[in-house]
Amino acid sequence: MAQRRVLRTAIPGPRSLALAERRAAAVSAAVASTMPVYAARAGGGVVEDVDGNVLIDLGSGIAVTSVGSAAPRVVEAVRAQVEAFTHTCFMVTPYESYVAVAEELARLTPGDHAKRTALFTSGAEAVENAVKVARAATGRAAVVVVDHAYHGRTTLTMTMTAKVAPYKQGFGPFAPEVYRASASYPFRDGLTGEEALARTVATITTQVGAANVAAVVIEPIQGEGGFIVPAPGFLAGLARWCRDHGVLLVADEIQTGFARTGAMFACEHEGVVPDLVTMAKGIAGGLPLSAVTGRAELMDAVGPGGLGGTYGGNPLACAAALATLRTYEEDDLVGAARAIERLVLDRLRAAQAGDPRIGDVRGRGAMLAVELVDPTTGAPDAALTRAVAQAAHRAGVIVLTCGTDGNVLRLLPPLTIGPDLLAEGLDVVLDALAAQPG
Ligand code: PLZ
Repeated sequence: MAQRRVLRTAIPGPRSLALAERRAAAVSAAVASTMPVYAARAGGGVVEDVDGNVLIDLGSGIAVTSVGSAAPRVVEAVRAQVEAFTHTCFMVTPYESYVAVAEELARLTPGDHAKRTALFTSGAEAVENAVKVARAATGRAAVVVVDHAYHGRTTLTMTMTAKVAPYKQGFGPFAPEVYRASASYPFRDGLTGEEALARTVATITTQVGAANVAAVVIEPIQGEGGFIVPAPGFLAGLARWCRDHGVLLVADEIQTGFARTGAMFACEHEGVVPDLVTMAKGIAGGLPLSAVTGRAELMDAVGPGGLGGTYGGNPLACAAALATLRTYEEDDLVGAARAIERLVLDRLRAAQAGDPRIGDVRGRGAMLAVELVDPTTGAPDAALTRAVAQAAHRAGVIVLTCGTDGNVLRLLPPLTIGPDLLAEGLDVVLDALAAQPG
């Protein structure tokens, strides 16, 4: 696909508007979309819509298409698999690609201990299953999560998710034995990693009791909650505390995993080796696949038949994953993520120097963000954030927001985006911010 931004119609164009009408009459209004344009094709760093507009993609379908959408090696692998067989169910007649994905995840995830893997379909399902494994292996019930956490939309995982609207509103009662402690959020709390850890551990100790805790589940860089990078030492200290108390550390790397942060997994930046890792999104180039990889003795502590699901480790998704994982390594996409970090952070920091509404610039690799605030009060400015994103959308750039307070603009380009396209996308976003009154 030609890698350049093209605007042929207003955004949304007439075909997208017609589809929006059909959608309103057929699709639940509860399912929302960031942009009102309908996709026709995507690849590299662009998405082409049904009106022929070509948009710069700074979202990767929420951190999924890190190797690009319809990446050639993925397309080829899926095509070969779809002709061989589409499904047998691994629980009925297994197949090699599932085993090969498990071998690759054992090799790629942090730590050189013996590991085992189980495959599922969505990220939420991986988190659910990590909790099942942790409870079965420890004989304990409590699960500790932190402020600003996002872990999914099922009953257990929405309980583990921090933000009430839209994720939990009206959906209670929630799952039992989920407890919340503070996170490390340097821009807001001003604490060192050690200070933040002391606060988190005090909550767990006094309100839950270490001996009751099966697992602490945490995103090494918080995603939906605001692209929050914990203060140095917080995660490593938490891992140490877990080890000392027989509590499992579950790293939710669903958004951070697979080269996204300039390392294969974000835990590597902190030298942390989790007991269990949950993965999805970037694992399979856009096909639905998720995984839990963990210490062999934990993963094998569940009784036979205790984990599974009809579609878990679907053969098309496994074929895609093997091609995707090969692409990360052969094309050095970890290096590509680091190059994106250098290019984008420099630009964002320069913009911050001239605009007091940019309260914070943060992130790692190709998972970068700006937090927008009212310059006089420092209060989160969700309205400004929404206005900037919408202006960028109208100008042909897909950009997402996040944050518990909705005031974070996040950049998640495919790692295959070219530097010129990335710079242009960034120009559009920063121009959109500069154009907002304030
Ligand atoms: N854990 C860390 O980021 C999914 C959610 C978008 P699923 N994040 C995008 C939305 O509004 O639904 C996510 C994540 C982390 C778990 C999940 C859940 O993954 O594949 O969406 O179930």
